[in-house]
This record gives sequence, C-alpha cells and structure tokens, in this order.
Amino acid sequence: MKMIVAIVQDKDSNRLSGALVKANFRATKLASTGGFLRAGNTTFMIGVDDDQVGAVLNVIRNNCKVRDQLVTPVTPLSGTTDSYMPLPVEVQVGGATVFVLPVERFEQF
Ligand code: 2BA
Repeated sequence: MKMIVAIVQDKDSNRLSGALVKANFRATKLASTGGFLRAGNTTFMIGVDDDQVGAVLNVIRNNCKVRDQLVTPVTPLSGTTDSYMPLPVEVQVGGATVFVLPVERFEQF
C-alpha cells in the first residue's frame, strides 16, 4: 500500500476531490499553507494499493493546472532612507507537488 500526499492549489481542490470520488479513490483534504508564498493551498492524503498509484497520479495530473502567481517579497518595516519598494516577481505554481510514501500498516477500527 502507498500513501500519496499531493499539494495542490486551492483553485483545483474541488475539481480534484470530485474526480477522485468519481474514480472511486478515497481521500482526505487538509488546509495547508505554502512555505514560500505563505498562501493557502490544499494537501490531499490518498491511501491506495500499489497497483492504483498510476491511476491516482493521472487523476491528479488531469485536474491540476500550472499557474503563474505574483509574489511580493517581504518589505523592510523601518522607515529609514535604506527602505525600498520591492517589485512583485512571478513564480510558476503547480499543477501538483506529489510524494508517494510506503505504508507500513493500515488499520480501520
Ligand atoms: P509554496 O512554498 O508557497 O511555493 C509556491 C511556488 O513558489 C512553488 O511552486 C515554486 O514555484 C516557488 N518557490 C518555492 N520555493 C521557492 C524558492 N525557495 N525560491 C524560488 N521559488 C520558490 P511549486 O513548486 O509548484 O510548489 C507548490 C507548493 O507545494 C509549495 O507552495 C509548497 O506548499 C509545496 N511544496 C513544494 N515543494 C515541496 C517540498 N519539497 N516539500 C514540501 N512541500 C512542497
């Protein structure tokens, strides 16, 4: 068994949940925050048999888009003459960041 951990953009999370349910995969959604953008994203935990990993990755791939996002670097707070207005920079986010982890044991009580 494998645990698939997929970090996706909030904009894709409803579509992906629907597609996983439709394909009969069970998933748990967690609200998460990206360390770099400090913006909300969604983390899916999907437990599946080893031979289903490819099918889940296809569902994720087909439902998560790559997008460009503007980030404004953190501004210095002091009002000294050294302060400056940082310009926003564009970063490419997604479609999805996926980890596939081995599951040592799975129980449901
Ligand atoms: P964030 O950390 O908010 O990163 C958003 C996007 O900013 C990243 O998109 C990447 O394009 C850029 N970025 C991140 N760190 C950077 C850095 N040090 N310098 C320059 N650009 C940087 P993605 O790579 O698609 O990642 C989307 C989200 O997936 C991340 O949101 C984070 O929540 C998660 N993620 C990505 N890689 C991860 C990893 N190795 N471990 C854990 N979570 C990860």
